[in-house]
Parts: sequence; C-alpha cells; structure tokens
Amino acid sequence: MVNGLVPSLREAMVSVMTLGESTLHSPGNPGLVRNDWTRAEVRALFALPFPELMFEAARIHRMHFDPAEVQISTLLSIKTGGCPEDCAYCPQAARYDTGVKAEKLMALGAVLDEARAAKASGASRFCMGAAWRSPKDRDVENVCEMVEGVKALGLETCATLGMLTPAQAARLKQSGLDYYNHNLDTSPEFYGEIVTTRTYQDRLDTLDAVREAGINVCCGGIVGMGEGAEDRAGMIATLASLPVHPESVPINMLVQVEGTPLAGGEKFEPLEFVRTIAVARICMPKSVVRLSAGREDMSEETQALCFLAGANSIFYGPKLLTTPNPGRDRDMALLDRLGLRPMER
Ligand code: SAM
Ligand code: DTB
Ligand code: SF4
Repeated sequence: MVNGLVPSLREAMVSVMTLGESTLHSPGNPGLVRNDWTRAEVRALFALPFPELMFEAARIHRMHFDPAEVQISTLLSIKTGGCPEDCAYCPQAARYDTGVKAEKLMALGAVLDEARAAKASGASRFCMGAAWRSPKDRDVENVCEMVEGVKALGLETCATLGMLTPAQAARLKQSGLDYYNHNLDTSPEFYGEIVTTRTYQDRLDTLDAVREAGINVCCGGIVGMGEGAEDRAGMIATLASLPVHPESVPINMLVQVEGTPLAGGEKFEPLEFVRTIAVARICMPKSVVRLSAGREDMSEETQALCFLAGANSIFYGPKLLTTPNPGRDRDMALLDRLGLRPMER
C-alpha cells in the first residue's frame, strides 16, 4: 500500500514503520498499550501528514472506546488564589497581579450544592481544585469530607491539591477519591522555564504516591506556552512511558491571563493543538483524553477535529477554575450537532 502513495506521505509512513515492530503500523498489535514510547517515535507521529495522523488516531480511538461518547467533568475551585508557586501560566499564583482574590477553603455545604448542580446538569465527575503547593494534613481531612459527600451524590470524584505525601494519598483513597489530577505540564527540559518553585521530579513523586495509593491518575499538560515542537513530543513521550498510563489525560490550551508572565504570547496554531490530541490518543490508546482548558476561545471546527483526533472528555460548565469555559447550552448544542453523547459511567 505504501508504494502507491505520494512521495512525502510514503516517506513519513516508512519512517514510522521502520521505527520498530510495535509502533504505529504494527500489524499484529494495533492499539497495543506500550509504556516504552521513545521521543523519536513520538516525534515521527507529530511529523505525519495531517490526514494520516488523524486516520490513525481515529482508528485507535475506536478500538477501545465508542467514538460517539464523551466523558463529562465539572470543575470547582474549592480554594482559590494566593498560591505560593510561580507557575508562569497560572492566574492563582499570589505573585502575579491577575485580579484573582485569595479565598479560604469553601465550606462543605457550598461544595455539595455545586456538586448537586453539576450532577443535575449532566456531569458524571466532579473535580475539586485547590491553589495549594501542597495541602496540610488538616486540609486533606477537609477535602476527604467533601469527597465523601460528593461520592454519596453518585458522582465520580477528582481532586487536584498540589503535591501529596504517600500518607495523604492513602487517606484520600480511603475517603473514596476516584481520580487525582497532577499535570506534568510540558517536557522535562522546558519545565524550568515555566515553574521554578518545584521540580519535574517533585511532580513524578506525587504521581507515584497517587498510583501507589490506588487512585486513578489524571495527568496531562498545557500547549501554547512558548514551548517548541520537541517539548510537545517530550511531554507526550514522558506521559506515555510512565509505568502505567494515566487513566485520564487532560490536554490544555494555554488560557492567557493578564498579569501572568505568559500573557501576550503568540496565539497557538489550532491544528498543532489537534495534532497533540491525536498523538496523545495514539500513544495512550486506553486513556480518556480530555480536551481541557482553552475551549472558550476555540472554534467549534477545531473542537470537532479534536473529537475526531480521539479526545473523549471535556470540562463542562461556564467556569474552569477561575477563567471562562463555554456555557452549558452552547456545549450541549455542539455535542448534539456532532452526534456525541455523554459517556455512560
Ligand atoms: N495547585 C495544584 C497544581 O498545580 O497541581 C492544582 C491546581 S492547578 C490550577 C491545575 C492545573 O491547571 C495546572 O497543573 C495546569 O496544568 C492547569 N492550568 C492552570 N492555569 C492554566 C492556564 N492559564 N491555562 C491552561 N491550563 C492551566
Ligand atoms: C487540568 O488539566 N485543567 C484544569 C484541571 N486540570 C484542574 C484546570 C484549568 C485551569 C485553567 C485556568 C483557570 O481557570 O484558572
Ligand atoms: Fe499554584 Fe497550581 Fe497555580 Fe501552580 S498551577 S500557581 S501550584 S494553583
């Protein structure tokens, strides 16, 4: 088949086919879960002609999922702002003047009211985010009460609270936490340009603690931070060579927030974002890939391409943590027009 193709497509396919037995076009093992993805293999996927990449991602998507199903999560910032970290993208870092006011941890009742509303509007998972570097043990106790309450409503639970010790992860598991979100954000070599108050290894250590505790891992990153193509390949290669793939992989498009160091950077090329989703889908075939932050400013056509590329989850509701997300009516209308429906739990 390769011989009948135009030269550039043939070259790209041959380069992928010759990368190894178990890569993209591995006849015996399509959609195989591998944890030994090399940077070169991931780079070669990014370099495929767009139709070829999309076809392969869509093919692999169908092997493990119903491509018409989208998992629906709703976010709530349970503790907003005042964070001591220096993540260059983040409106909640205390050191940047972004207009986000530091607040205390929300009361249990108020969190449960939001969770009830999320369930009523069709979400299957409720994700609670806190602007902490790492929670204190008494913070974890408070969040555990929230997890118990949200779970009792019949929702899946997710939390993102910063770095955890193994004991804190075990405590969260005991409370019934289903998922923990902790992003690697970018490649190991670009990380230091974005965050200096913690290391990539700190992130990996928390991911280990979460995995060890038996909590599902939600881990992905951000594109559009001024990173290079090599960094996007490095990020996906790192995620796809973790000992177990994250069950959930959020791919965020940077939301540029005035006052953060990354505000005012160049707008990111939408098709390169779609490619990142497709490569994540191919490298982590059984993971749910979330089209995460950045949809507010994304065309419906780009979002549709992301679903075609294998994205099968979104954040639903008019607010992410502190920034806007499309309204529920707009999203339901989009899913409806695309013939997509909420994923059964
Ligand atoms: N403080 C915790 C932490 O950093 O892990 C939890 C909350 S933090 C806001 C969760 C994730 O949101 C970050 O890891 C980052 O990937 C994402 N995020 C934050 N600001 C963003 C922005 N402006 N655009 C896109 N993603 C963003
Ligand atoms: C993730 O990967 N993206 C979400 C969630 N995990 C916690 C957060 C996006 C935050 C966007 C900026 C804000 O709203 O503050
Ligand atoms: Fe703090 Fe998390 Fe924002 Fe970094 S991403 S500044 S750790 S809230």
